[in-house]
Amino acid sequence: MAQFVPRRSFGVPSSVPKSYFLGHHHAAVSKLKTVLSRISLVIECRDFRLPLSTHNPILEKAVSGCPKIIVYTKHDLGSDSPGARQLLQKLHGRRALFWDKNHPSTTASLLKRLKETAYEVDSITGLCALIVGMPNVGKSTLLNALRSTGTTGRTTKVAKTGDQAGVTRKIGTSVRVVEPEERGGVGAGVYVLDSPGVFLPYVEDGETMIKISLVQGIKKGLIPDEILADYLLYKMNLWDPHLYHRYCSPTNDIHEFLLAVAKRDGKLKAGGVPDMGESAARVLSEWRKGKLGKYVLDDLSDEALQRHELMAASPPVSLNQGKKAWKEQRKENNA
Ligand SMILES: Nc1nc2c(ncn2[C@@H]2O[C@H](COP(=O)(O)OP(=O)(O)OP(=O)(O)O)[C@@H](O)[C@H]2O)c(=O)[nH]1
Ligand SMILES: [Mg+2]
Repeated sequence: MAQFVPRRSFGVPSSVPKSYFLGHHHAAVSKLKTVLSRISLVIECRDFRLPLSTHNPILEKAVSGCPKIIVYTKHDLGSDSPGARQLLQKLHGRRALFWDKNHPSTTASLLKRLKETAYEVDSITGLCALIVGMPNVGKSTLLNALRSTGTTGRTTKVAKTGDQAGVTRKIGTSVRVVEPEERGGVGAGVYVLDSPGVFLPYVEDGETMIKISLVQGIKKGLIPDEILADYLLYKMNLWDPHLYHRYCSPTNDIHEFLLAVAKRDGKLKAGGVPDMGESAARVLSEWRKGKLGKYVLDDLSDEALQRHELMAASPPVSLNQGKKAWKEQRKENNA
């Protein structure tokens, strides 16, 4: 049998949008600047599966001047890429932490860091930290975990969470995550503020938009599920085609793959016709649960890191240009 050869590149359809900069993203950036005077530490969350694509330089600029740590969230969903964590740790040193909502020890490590910072700040009003990041990276989930681990008897959620972009719309009120200490230095305790996810004003390449859509960082349906599933097939073939062996043997053909998914799940319609949209949605749901490999999607080669650094140093467009680009994109889509 001929050896399977995966696609070496992915042809991004021209219909893929390059912007998703909503009014409330713009408003959140302005609002963040007004709360900074009370903040001693910024906790910037990035999705571990997209360490570069969920880094938002605009957001970073809005909170510049404030000490910052980077929390790579959803570590559990990228754990098959072992080199990635080491590389990021080397890149950021002590500034980076890796978090997984299912591993309480990762929440405890972050709480320890917050307490250390509180001792350093040594303020009688305690420490106030601000959580920022792109939409759906897990900011509110992190706040809830910090609160339920760090304080006693508070197990209910204070922040609403959900597996879609745009769940949090406003900067919340501060939430206590570490109780005050009479002696020992965390003063009045540690408090954390949650904030709405802020998207990049403009994304230069459609592939980044596809990746962000795969991790649900933009509205569902903006990029059709079949395109996302095709991209995922392309990536799985590069990681390990065996990942989907329960459906079919290695293929580069998305229709063949989705047909196999429909057949295996007993979802063929009358006449043996598959519902491609339903199969694609099923594939995405499986991958998002980590059942089709837990790999980092971003390329972390030296070249990609350098390219990303250049982009971050001078983002392609300003906030206002981003808002305009999104409006134009919407007009085009509605035409
Ligand atoms: N597997 C896994 N899922 C996580 C983790 N952290 C958060 N999630 C899930 O990610 C989704 C988004 O979480 P949220 O906390 O609402 O994300 P957010 O950043 O506050 O989103 P916005 O408010 O929309 O910007 C939810 O379905 C969470 O259950 C994690 O460490 N591992
Ligand atoms: Mg939220």
